[in-house]
Amino acid sequence: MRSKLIDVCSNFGINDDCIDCKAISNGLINDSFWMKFRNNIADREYMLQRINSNVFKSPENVMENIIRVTEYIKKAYEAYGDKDYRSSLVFFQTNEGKYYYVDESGGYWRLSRYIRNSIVVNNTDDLDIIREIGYAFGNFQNSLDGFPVGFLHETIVDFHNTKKRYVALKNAINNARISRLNEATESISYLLSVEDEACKLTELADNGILPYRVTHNDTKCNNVLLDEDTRKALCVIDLDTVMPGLIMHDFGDAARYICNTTAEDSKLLNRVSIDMDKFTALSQGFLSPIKDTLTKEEADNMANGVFVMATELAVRFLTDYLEGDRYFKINYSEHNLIRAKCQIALSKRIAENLQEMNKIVNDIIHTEKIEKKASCLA
Ligand code: GN1
Ligand code: MG
Repeated sequence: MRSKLIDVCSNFGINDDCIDCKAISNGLINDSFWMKFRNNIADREYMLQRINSNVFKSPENVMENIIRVTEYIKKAYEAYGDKDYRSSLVFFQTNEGKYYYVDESGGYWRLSRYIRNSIVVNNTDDLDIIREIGYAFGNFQNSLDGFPVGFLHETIVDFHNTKKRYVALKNAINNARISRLNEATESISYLLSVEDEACKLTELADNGILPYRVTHNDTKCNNVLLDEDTRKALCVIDLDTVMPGLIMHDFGDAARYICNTTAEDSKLLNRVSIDMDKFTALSQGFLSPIKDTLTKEEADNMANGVFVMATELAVRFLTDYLEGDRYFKINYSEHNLIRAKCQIALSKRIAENLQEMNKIVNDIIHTEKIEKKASCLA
């Protein structure tokens, strides 16, 4: 594998000595590798990724989006006076001037600068870090303000269209192997019982009540790089799904992951719940940079986004289980079923706590607005 990775890098014009490399097992979709090269002047580190072309049907379009978005963000950050070269991703071109390389077996690869002195967290109890991660995603949204939505390809069509996710689940139920169907009976009946609530955001967007923005669409906390020393957010990564979406998707996905008291695939279902202190910290960070741009309908539906995203992901995991695990990487044969059950438990806990979550969100948005008014009057 090592020589294959080195060969791919040479197609991006990197011909120095490779002194180290390792696989980074951080996502459920792409394959990522950290690579370190040395020449007689310096050591350089890179992030090499193989784009999953089963999931992303047009890796060319993915890269076109990413280049447009990263260039736009870089300018926005520079305009704020941010000069840290680590705040935005930098991708390399191949010897042919493309941002992706296609190997002899049709695999798509990309290479970016490795952001030094950075870490990701997969879970944390540190509320300052959680607030910081929320801020990174809120600020990402803010820095894309004004980016023409129509300039982006839809890299996965109907990615967060919950209604279509339910259609796919029902198809999978109709075509599933009986043994898998039997394992999924209870999960299916819960998911079907909450279909209307889960599809509410899609319904409101279809009716033009919620606006489409340029959103990240995959806001797990390990998609934020933090400075290893200060623990401040440096950079939002994993931009494959940046495309038109709803702000509640980004908020909801971030919260359903980082505020879950267990791992995303925990088997200890009675331990699954939403940690309200974490939810408050995340909300403070996420909402502060965007509060002034939110419509009333967006603000009113923000907490509901957490319910929708946990439920939608349960639908997606269960669909994949019923279809024979074609989409998400798995570590064992029941993995997608276990993941679905965990997200279902979370969906239930969120539904029970929705009133309190709404209050937390509204207090943040409202208090910030009052503070702003007060400072204008002063
Ligand atoms: C996938 O690539 P990764 O692991 O960051 C998935 C997300 C899911 C997530 C669940 C393109 O994200 O939508 O929420 O797994 N990404 C894609 O862990 O489907
Ligand atoms: Mg991803």
